[in-house]
Amino acid sequence: MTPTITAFERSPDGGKGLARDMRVRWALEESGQACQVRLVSFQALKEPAHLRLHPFGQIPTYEQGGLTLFESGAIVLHIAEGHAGLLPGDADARARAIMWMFAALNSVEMAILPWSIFRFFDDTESTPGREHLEKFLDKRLQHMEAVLENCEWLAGGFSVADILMADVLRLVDRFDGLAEHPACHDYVARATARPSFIKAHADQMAHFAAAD
Ligand code: GTB
Repeated sequence: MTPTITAFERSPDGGKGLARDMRVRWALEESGQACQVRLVSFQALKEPAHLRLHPFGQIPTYEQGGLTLFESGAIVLHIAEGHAGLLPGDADARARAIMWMFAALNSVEMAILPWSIFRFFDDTESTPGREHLEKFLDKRLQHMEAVLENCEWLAGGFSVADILMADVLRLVDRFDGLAEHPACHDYVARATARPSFIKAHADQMAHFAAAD
């Protein structure tokens, strides 16, 4: 049964191509699965029909048969578990790939999110707290740089962990924040050169072009 995912109906110019349905679309493309996309307005996100699918009133969600999921990490893990190729078969290698999924979300994205809010909404260099957030993110990126200097992908071959980590780092790259972290930058470039990413990105952008 074809899954249905939700995505933003509209997006601010600077955020197009960055919302988290991208990683779900990318995982579906990598696993050769089609999906239906239901576009949701900002108002509808907070209405009861959508809150029944997503308690925080956000995108993306994923529905297939009787299953409804929210949280992009849980959704791409579910996709990867159901299709060969996105998680290693060997149990230890699989555990390492899942570890890197958590690292992408809980160690790297958590440092990026507050930083990105400043980038999107506040150009004032002197805003209290900003310098701390920049230093905090820089430390995370330094550690990721050391990892990515020594591997092509995080868990052996390309895996769902790379979908999450590259998608997370893409937001930093969008603001040129990887200029001093060339291995991170090259990793994002390598991952996003995959035909599956290119197709997923074009599909998301096509919705916005139609809405503009
Ligand atoms: N932890 C959740 C997950 O990973 O699925 C977080 C989901 C989430 O942050 N969803 C955002 C959302 O629905 C969209 S992706 N926001 C609406 C709301 O909370 O009311 C993050 C995002 C937001 C906005 C832009 N943008 O404007 O460009 C880009 C990306």
